[in-house]
Amino acid sequence: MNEPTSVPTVLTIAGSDPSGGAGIQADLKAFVTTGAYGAAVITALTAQNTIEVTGTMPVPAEFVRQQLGSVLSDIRIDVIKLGMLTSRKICEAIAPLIENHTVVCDPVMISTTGFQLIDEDTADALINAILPLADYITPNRFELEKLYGDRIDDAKHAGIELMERFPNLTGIVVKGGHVNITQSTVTDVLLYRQKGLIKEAIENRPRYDSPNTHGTGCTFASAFASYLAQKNSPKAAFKKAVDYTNHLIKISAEIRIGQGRGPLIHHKGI
Ligand code: PXL
Repeated sequence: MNEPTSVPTVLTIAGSDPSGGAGIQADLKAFVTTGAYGAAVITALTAQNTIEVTGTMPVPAEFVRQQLGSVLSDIRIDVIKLGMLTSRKICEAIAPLIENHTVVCDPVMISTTGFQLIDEDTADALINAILPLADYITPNRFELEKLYGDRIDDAKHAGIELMERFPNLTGIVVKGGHVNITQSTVTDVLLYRQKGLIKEAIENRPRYDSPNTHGTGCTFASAFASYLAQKNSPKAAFKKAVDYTNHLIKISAEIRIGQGRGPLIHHKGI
């Protein structure tokens, strides 16, 4: 028999969005449409739609660990993508199981609708138990500020400081969608380590004004994880993930799903 063909595999550890726009639902759609096999460990149920998040119900940490153990004991996972981690106990339960993997951590803290998705104690555990074993993080400007621990004027400076504080990090993507929303250009920045030096890659795109941006952060981080799993360099994976997400924002602008901030339409992403 021939050697079996292998496909790139990505596992998301994240919360469920039953409206299908964010969380594991977005992650799986992004994995599949960018060319990877997707697996999913669920950390929490949320009750939400395109208008608002009305509640979250964390999965007990021991059961998150059990889901993760089941997957990792069976399937070769190339990259693990972390989304919403809803308790200190969950952060501490998954840490020992993920530390030998390539980890892309989307430090999900506050939803785009302003709903605080995790509490202060969990944010502390994310910083102290998860960040030291992440390879990449994909904060938006607010999350970067929270991780940095202070108000920031210069995102690049804060990112470099974080890379120095966490020598385990290979890269930080600072997403620009939330910054300077009156400007006509969106700038995403990748800081990455190469031969001991911290380098910078910049992607500028015209700002596209769409009402449908629910789950954009989850989608971007998942696409980035998927492209890394497909053996792209950090810089190439970053560019492809920016292109992919931008394309989805454009094609989803005119499509109406729900009555609020609509989701991205991933199946037209290829
Ligand atoms: O986009 C952040 C996010 C991640 N995961 C889940 C969410 C949200 C935002 O609403 O609900 C499950």
